[in-house]
Amino acid sequence: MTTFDVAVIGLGAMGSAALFNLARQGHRVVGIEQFAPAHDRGSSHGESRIIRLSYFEHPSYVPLVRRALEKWRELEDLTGEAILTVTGVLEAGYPGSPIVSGSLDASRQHGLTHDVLSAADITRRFPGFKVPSHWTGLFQPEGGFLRPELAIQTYVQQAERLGAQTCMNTRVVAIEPFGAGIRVRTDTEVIEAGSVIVATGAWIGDFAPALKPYLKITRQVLGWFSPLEPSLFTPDRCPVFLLESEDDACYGFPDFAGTGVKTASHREGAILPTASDLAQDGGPADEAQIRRMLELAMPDANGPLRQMRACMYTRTPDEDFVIDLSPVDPRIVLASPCSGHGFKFASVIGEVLADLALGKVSASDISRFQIRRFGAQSLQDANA
Ligand code: PYC
Repeated sequence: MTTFDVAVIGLGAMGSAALFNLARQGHRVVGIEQFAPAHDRGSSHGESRIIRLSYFEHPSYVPLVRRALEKWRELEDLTGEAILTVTGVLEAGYPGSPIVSGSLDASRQHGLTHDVLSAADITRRFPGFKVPSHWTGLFQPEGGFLRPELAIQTYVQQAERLGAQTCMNTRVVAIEPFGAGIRVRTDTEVIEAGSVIVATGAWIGDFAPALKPYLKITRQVLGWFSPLEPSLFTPDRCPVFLLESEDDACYGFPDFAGTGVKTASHREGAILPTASDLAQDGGPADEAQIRRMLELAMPDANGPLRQMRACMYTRTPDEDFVIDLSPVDPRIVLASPCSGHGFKFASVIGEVLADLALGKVSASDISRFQIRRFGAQSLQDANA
């Protein structure tokens, strides 16, 4: 039996960042991952993730994303890895689009640098975008994209370098509180720790069954397209984008890796019965959905399809995250459902989770992510 200060279950975005933060503070920490880091069966694969400051979902996310940006830069400085690329973020949509109006609210409330653009302004500034003439937009220069696989690998490698132990390809079968700590049973051994962080993404319901009724796991398909005019879609001319028409909301990235312009719908995809049901099965209907937005707003990007991949969102009813102590045992920290917009926060959530697992109060405001917002039932029997 091995004993640790903290065990981290799930070494995806949030878990790998927590492992690193704990190891960096000198704690005895173990990370357990059912696959291998940066795998393609969850929610953090596919080359790129957005980071944006003027947060349309709610202005209260802005301080958290500011801290996240600082922490990504800190990781880059420490390791020399290029994880963050600033391209700015263009958001555009029909009049009254929640993305554009929410982003504008957040920008104004937090004094963020931003430009409000007409459809014609958008094309003048970013000629790859030819959005419908009645659309408006907003450009925020501070955002861009992160490289998720590199970030996760970097966190795990750095944590190991600092003394963290890791168990890869290891499945956790039970988490059992006992007097002095928490026992984690895996398919090969029993580990004891003072506290446990459960950051298992779409698998969170296996460890917190009371949360399951509130969560929806959806299949989201990503597509990469060879632009018809490649020079318009390089990172210096094409920012990260979010586009909202009356019937879809899509996001995407410039062709920064020679793999094409990547784009996907942010709207709810097909519901998966369990996280293990995700298949890499993008088909013609997925392609057609993604192409509709390219046709409408980025016709010069609408070239041959290079590839499609599928990933998962774990959605809460209000699309806010869950980051909280388990109602059953406060030595268990639950952190996961991020409703498709969590990756950018991994750097700060890693810091938050380390604090919570050590019994501290986080300096970041995480009150929005409490479990009790779902109601009394969610507080019952939250652990397997
Ligand atoms: O993480 O910001 C995000 C995002 C927006 C759409 C999909 N992901």
